[in-house]
Amino acid sequence: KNKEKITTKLTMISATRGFSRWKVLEYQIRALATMPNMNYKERTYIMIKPDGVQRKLIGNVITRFENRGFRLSALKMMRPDKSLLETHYKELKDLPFFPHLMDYMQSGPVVCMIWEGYEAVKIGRLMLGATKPIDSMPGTVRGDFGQVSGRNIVHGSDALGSAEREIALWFKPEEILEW
Ligand code: IDP
Ligand code: MG
Repeated sequence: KNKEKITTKLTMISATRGFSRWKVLEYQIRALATMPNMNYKERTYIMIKPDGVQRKLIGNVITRFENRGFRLSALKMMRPDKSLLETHYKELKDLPFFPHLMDYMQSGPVVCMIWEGYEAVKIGRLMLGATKPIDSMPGTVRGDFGQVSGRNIVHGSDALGSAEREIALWFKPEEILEW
């Protein structure tokens, strides 16, 4: 009887291992969809900054969000102009590093993305890591690759309101895909 139990268990394990990653994610997404009051379509604005592009970290960042089960709703590469960046960072305009931030953000192209999924804003921020290198945990984008606050590779919306504001600022409605 014990042997039978073990065989059944092994069959179950191999069946689980046989699932593609995509299949597992599909199950996760379906599970979330069956739970009430869970917004599994929350959206966040994630941007790879010029240093992230120069350091060839685009694929690395995208892979992290795909692996975590988020869905890419929009993606583009661009060189933002000063007025767009001033609007994006308007809350920081009186801070001493603001001119440096403007120069940094105009030093090369950026990659703009919308990622969608359950708690996308909070989890997105967790995955990027804290602004200051001393606080960004290993395993996060900034904790794995960052050295200074002034070159911190990625941007992520910090709240639901700012996510919607930033999405509207960086994307036209027709650039966002529902799938
Ligand atoms: P966040 O990007 O983690 O949300 P914020 O406080 O919103 O951080 O600051 C926006 C950006 O301004 C940071 O990502 C970073 O590029 C830059 N920044 C923040 N603090 C400093 C600093 O002390 N020195 C230089 N740049 C900074
Ligand atoms: Mg911020």
